[in-house]
Amino acid sequence: GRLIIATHNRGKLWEMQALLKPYGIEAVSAGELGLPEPEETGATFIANAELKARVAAQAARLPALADDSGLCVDALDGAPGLHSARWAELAPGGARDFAAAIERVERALRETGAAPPYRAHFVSALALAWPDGTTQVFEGKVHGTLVFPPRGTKGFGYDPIFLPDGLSRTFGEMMMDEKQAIPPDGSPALSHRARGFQVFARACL
Ligand code: ITT
Repeated sequence: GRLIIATHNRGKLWEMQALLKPYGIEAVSAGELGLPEPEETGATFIANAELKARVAAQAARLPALADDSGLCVDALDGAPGLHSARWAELAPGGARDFAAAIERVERALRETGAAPPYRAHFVSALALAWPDGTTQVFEGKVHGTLVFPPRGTKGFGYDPIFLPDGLSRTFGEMMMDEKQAIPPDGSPALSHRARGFQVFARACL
């Protein structure tokens, strides 16, 4: 069947397409279809994911899958959290500037006087919406520590400062295949998005 991936973020889109690929689902993005980007007014990751999925499903009259995600830093009381995209101010070309967002996290940690290890987790809330307005939601998390200076140039967003527990490379130093891998034996995937996707796949695919 056909599915809309309700995102305008290219990094997320690539990851979600890779996750859907084994299921043979033809997925087109909200960005490619020129669907509107709704304002994220929800108070939770789940609420924002539902909002984005609903808007896309209704506009395209197809099922839509949305991800709302963010980086939550313990010493910053969970910031940037829901505001993770907004901490990246817009660079001159209009693109989000994640080098600036990463510097802002580092500065905020310095200002609080927190000492390393800086504990943090990524959250991904996934919502599947149907054109009739019904939705299903799923969530994935991954815990780790933040490292400065950033390491690696792969991935997107905050990947270069996030070191997942038990591994020695940041998400920014991993190929997408490794960050998004779904172990064939059913054990937990590595990334928050792949973990949320495992729950979604078990329920829906
Ligand atoms: P859409 O709403 O169009 O999907 P967005 O980038 O605005 O795109 P969010 O509001 O969910 O999406 O913001 C999530 C931000 O959190 C995202 O811009 C990244 O900076 C960060 N983030 C989420 N998942 C991440 C990941 O796997 N690696 C690095 N950063 C991530």
